[in-house]
Amino acid sequence: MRDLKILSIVLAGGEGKRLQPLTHDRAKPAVPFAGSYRLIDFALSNLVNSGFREIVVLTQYKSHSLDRHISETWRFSSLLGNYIASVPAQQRVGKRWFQGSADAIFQSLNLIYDARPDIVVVVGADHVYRMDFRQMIEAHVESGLAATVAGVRQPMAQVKQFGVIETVPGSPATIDRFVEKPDTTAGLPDSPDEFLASMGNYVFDARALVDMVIEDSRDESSNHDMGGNIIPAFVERGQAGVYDFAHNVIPGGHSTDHGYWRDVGTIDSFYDAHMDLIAPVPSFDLYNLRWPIFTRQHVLPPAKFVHDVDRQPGRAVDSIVGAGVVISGGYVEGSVVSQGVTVDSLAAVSSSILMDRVRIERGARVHRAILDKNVVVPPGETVGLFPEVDRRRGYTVTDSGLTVVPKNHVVGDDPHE
Ligand code: ADQ
Repeated sequence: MRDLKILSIVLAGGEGKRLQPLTHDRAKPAVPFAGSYRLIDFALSNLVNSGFREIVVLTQYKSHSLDRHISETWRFSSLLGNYIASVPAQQRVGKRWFQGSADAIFQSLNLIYDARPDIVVVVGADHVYRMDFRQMIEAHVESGLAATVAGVRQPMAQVKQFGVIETVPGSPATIDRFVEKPDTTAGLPDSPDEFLASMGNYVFDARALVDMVIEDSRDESSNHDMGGNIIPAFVERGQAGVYDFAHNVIPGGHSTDHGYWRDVGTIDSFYDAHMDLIAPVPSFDLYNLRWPIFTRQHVLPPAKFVHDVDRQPGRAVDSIVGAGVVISGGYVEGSVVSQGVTVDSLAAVSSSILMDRVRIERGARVHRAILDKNVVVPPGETVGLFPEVDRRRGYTVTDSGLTVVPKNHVVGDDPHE
């Protein structure tokens, strides 16, 4: 591994339809997470902490806020040939945008030709986890196979959302069959209620990836998708192996962190991943500075908790609270409170996610709700307490009863205005 030249490609063009309205005007990898991050910060931090310094981010859908985040946050000194480059859809072939994720790589082949890597690491941009990719590359090189897919156990109920990896009996490192988002699959021999899911992270011998992507581009029946087409093609040739994420070891952190990986593709899973962070012993430890998750910190004053004029205390418990927050005479519990939020007298917020600069005004109540940036809950208003009312107001309410209020909205106003 010592002398290998590694290029990392981050697939960041996904639309994130199931995260609407949070992806209404931003790409899924740019969706804010945990008070001060964007989803893409997890993949990029993992690559950087793995020691990789040549990284391209392929963007496409509503990429303005993503591009801005990358250019403002993720900058290396170019002195040693280091770079993180955000590359919009190239339109290299005719006038079309990227089709599937393999087409995104095909249209960006010039980046691989320029970098001349031995190994290409391809990762998704919308998962919460820590991973040392060096360990995966070592396993890849040792296997002698052309492609390696990272796999993680998932409950059978989620089989339709993932690529399913089946290994050759007796040879658990080689993939026997790979099916993208099937309706059903057989359970694992030692755990019938689980299957091995693809994490959407891959390691390739550079030459093999280039050849496969070119071949795929000529196949008119292909969807040009990494999970749907490229990986199954490697599997068909007996050239794909699996790397079990359970073997990946990260320094520091809580023991509960080990093997933590969340796909946050739906509102419910996005919410659950936030709730994982605020438990007293969280299952994902943001405070592990031996494998830091990097992001951009705005220049903001510290958070402040004060009594109001009537001596009501401002408090937050079992919560994470960002810089610039002011909680004055209000009460917050079990919530994620992002930068610049204000919570006024007699207001109560519970089990909720408040994004940047949300304002919870006097006496307002918020429960099991996700409030996107700049949302205002006016005095005495409620949101999230009565899902039926929220639905009638036009808000997204999930089957589990979570309400999502879109960016810049004032609760109580018509959301379609
Ligand atoms: P999905 O996430 O459903 O499944 P996809 O929609 O292709 O697959 O997204 C994968 C990544 O590629 C995301 O980060 C997305 O933003 C990005 N992406 C998608 N289309 C792109 C394009 N045209 N240009 C650039 N980037 C693009 C994938 C795998 C499954 C696996 C799950 C794990 O296909 O096999 O189980 O990830 O979550």
